[in-house]
Amino acid sequence: MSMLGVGLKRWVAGGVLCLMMALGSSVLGVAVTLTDENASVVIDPESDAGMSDWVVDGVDHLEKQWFYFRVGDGPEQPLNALPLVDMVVSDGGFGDPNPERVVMRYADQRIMVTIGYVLTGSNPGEGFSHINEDISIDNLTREPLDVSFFQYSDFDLAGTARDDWARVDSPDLFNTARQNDGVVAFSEAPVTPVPDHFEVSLFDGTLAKLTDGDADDLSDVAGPIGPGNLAWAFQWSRELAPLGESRSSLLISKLKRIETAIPEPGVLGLMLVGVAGAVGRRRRVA
Ligand SMILES: [Ca+2]
Ligand SMILES: [Ca+2]
Ligand SMILES: [Ca+2]
Ligand SMILES: [Ca+2]
Repeated sequence: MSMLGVGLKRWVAGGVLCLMMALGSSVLGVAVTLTDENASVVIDPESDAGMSDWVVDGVDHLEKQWFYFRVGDGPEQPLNALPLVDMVVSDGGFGDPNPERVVMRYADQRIMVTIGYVLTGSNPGEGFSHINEDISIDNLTREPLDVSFFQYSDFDLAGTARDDWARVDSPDLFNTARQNDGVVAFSEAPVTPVPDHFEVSLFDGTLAKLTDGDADDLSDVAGPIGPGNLAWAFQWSRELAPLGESRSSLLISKLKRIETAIPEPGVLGLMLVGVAGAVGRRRRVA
């Protein structure tokens, strides 16, 4: 991408976050539920629980998705270790009055992190939902600042943890995460900029790295791993330029999608015949 293209993308991402903050109502510090059509998700901004309970057509697919960061050599900390300075929820309309957007801003004297989510659902029974995510990390000091930012995800697709497979893949860029259990497929892509490190692991290998007392980089294990209770994470590591200079910010964007396999009518018919046959056989045995 050209410098102009990068600059334009940053301006658009920053503008979207600012616009969303300008249009909504402030609800500092309380857990919020975003809702759109057949989907909802819970975000608890001042708890390690972070984002959870992504429910699509009544089925919860998400145990936890949250952010961790490291400044300098220090151990990783959850995003909510920073003071939450603003939180705005807003309704984009689309025919229902429930809010489906949130922007959260955290800051101390060193860094400011702004997270924006937009939830989109589908018609009841379609089993589809996605979440757009825009993140901005800004150096607030007059010195260069070494920052590592982590996104940790523990999906339990279809509400069942131990039958899931996960991998990080792309033909040549590791900018896509996928998880699947044969019924529900999850993807997170494109992730821009491409993460510096990534990791797929059985729970709770990655979470232990992010919550112990020392500095860790992710292992670059791409998988696929499964079946099991899987989690995965992305890491971006940058030296942010001093406040006021170009490259004092890191902008990250991505799209998460959940798709439930809906059996074709013919397949559904065969399944029902199979169920009826099984019931009939059980009756005969009884
Ligand atoms: Ca709405
Ligand atoms: Ca599952
Ligand atoms: Ca650690
Ligand atoms: Ca899991």
